[in-house]
Amino acid sequence: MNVYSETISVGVIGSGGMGARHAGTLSATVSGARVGGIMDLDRSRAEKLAANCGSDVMVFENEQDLIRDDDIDVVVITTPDETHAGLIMECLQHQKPVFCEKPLATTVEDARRIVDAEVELDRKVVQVGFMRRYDPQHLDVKNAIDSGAIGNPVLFKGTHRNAVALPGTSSESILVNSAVHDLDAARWMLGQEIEEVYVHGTNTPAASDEEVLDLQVIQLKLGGGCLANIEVYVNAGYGYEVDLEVVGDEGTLHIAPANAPVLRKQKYAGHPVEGDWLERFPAAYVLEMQRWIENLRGGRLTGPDAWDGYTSLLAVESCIASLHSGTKEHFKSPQRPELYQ
Ligand code: ISE
Repeated sequence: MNVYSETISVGVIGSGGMGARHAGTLSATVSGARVGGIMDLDRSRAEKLAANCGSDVMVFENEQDLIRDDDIDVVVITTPDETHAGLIMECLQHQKPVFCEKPLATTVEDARRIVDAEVELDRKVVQVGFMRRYDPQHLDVKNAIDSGAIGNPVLFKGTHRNAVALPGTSSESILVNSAVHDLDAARWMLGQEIEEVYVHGTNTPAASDEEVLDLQVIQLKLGGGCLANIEVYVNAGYGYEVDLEVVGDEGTLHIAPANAPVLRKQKYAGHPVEGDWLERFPAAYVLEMQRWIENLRGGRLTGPDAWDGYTSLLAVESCIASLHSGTKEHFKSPQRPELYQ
């Protein structure tokens, strides 16, 4: 059922890196959508972005005005993590489809409230920005696993490195803000739910705060018997990298190398490394927006949903508990409501 007769008008909340990227993609690349409005606490930045996205883009004073406006059909949220849950709930109250950057919320309780509100609505309206699910390199691995190329997967080996920790980073926020991607990727790639986590962390010399465990190693056991080993290092210094190998009982799959030629020169062979996620995942961000708009038009959302956001946060919460206790943490995935089957 096509519920949108005209171009879908998207309201973007937050005009920083991710907000600017999504607004730019929606206005310049994605067909069937336009940026209808922008809101940011930094009004002049919002105005600049609005001017770049078209001549009739409204600039809103606050988030609520944007969400409630009748000329805004759907909402994109790219504000700081702690604001996500409240803004999503506001969208749910106004029955406005919403794409929110990860994490869905910063606590399991808030994430569950979102799931419950969506179940009450009896319609999926929330999508979460787990963009690796749209990255061509990750998709190649996922499709190969699903076609049986490596037999049964038995081990997920992930590497996730930021060049420099975000301002205000804590040991816990590394799990909420960064590792949540890897936890979602493991669930998605393997098609299994996480049942046990064990996390070690250390403070590296690169950390600006000696309290922060800026290098963490996460071990997982998943329901179908797979294991996972994930390194998250947020002060890697040299650049940004996400790497993945999946080991199966008949072979292994490693994501293809970077899309840059290998340069050999003066006793050196190598390729450049990206500086951050915006440089690393350009294709994924475009596909993610394009599919979202197509799905909205088709009346059925197929991307990572509130249940994926909630379940990955349950794993994050257990990871935080393990980091604090120094022991393994078990947890049982709750019953998946019919809406998310
Ligand atoms: C950042 O917020 C992102 O979402 C990136 O995708 C992730 O790789 C990075 O670690 C986060 O800090």
